[in-house]
Amino acid sequence: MGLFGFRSKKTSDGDQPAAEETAPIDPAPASAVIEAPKLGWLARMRAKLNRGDSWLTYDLTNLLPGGKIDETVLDELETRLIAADVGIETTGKILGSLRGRVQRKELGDLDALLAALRSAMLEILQPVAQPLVIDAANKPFVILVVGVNGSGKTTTIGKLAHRYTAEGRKVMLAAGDTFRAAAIEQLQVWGERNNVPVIAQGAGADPAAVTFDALQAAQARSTDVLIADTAGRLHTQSNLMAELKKVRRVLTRLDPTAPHEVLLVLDGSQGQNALAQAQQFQQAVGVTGLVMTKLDGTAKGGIVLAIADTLKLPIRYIGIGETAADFDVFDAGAFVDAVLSPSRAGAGA
Ligand SMILES: Nc1nc2c(ncn2[C@@H]2O[C@H](COP(=O)(O)OP(=O)(O)O)[C@@H](O)[C@H]2O)c(=O)[nH]1
Ligand SMILES: [Mg+2]
Repeated sequence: MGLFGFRSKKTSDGDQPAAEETAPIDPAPASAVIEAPKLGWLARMRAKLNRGDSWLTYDLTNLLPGGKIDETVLDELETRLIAADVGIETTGKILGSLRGRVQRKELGDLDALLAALRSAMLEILQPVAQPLVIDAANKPFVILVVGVNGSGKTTTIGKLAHRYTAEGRKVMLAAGDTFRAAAIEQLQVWGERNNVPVIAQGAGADPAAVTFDALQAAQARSTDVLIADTAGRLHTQSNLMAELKKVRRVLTRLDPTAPHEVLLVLDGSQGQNALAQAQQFQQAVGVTGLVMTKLDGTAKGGIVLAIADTLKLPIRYIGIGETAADFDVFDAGAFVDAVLSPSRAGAGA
């Protein structure tokens, strides 16, 4: 089933932002595939974003017995984009540019249609494909990681710790999700695995105090990057937002420029819910970058386009699995290629 697989069932659960507590204590094994070369990543992304056939090159070809691109094909495309959670507005934007070209008879065959679709998608994604730059002038560079429970925050922090350590940076983690003991242990496992210190207190501790202590420790130990975990669910949503604001606030007492990045982690398989969540976090704590996780195994990955188009926030990284290797900087061209033509991506198609 492709990323925009047409036959997928909607599993959206209304506008309830908090997922159930599912995080295990033990993160997935970071086994042999940790140092994946770039080509390995592209191949893996292609395979994971499209489980099986590409939704477009496979099915759409069958729709084109005479090879003619007409309104029927565009209508079908529109239905698929909406089913993949690209959203009505963003789908309309993409289709609008294609319709004009079909009417002017510029799109003679499937390849021309795919090329046009590719550039329409790139127009939306390219502007938000802004990698996170760790500015060495801010030492420690503080990354506050937020998002609802189960979105992949702690896993993302583990992946980032792995990545930044491999780049030769001195990393420290703050166990700011004190709501559940399991969350603290889970972060500690990632810390041990990457040989990175984790500043933690017991479950129920004040997350602002934990984060404050961590920044103090990071400053004292000349750490390059401090990554702070946070809770994704409290008793109420307003409690959570108030807590995050407080965490944010105490950081500025030690460093008026911190946090240098507020990274919102969004579960791509949540579809339009992810969009609603992003707007809430954005209002409460001012998000500066996004991570889209779980783009493997979802037929609703079109949410990446909706989010890019609606929020216009930088997408820093994407996650396509549970290990450190299933994670990389968001590259708009590679993403679109992987979605549109899994068998031809990277071959200049
Ligand atoms: N398939 C897949 N699973 C992921 C990804 N990122 C995280 N997970 C899993 O999602 C679950 C929740 O992740 P966790 O980091 O604990 O979420 P948190 O509650 O936001 O900290 C865990 O089982 C992770 O292994 C991803 O990109 N792909
Ligand atoms: Mg967590």
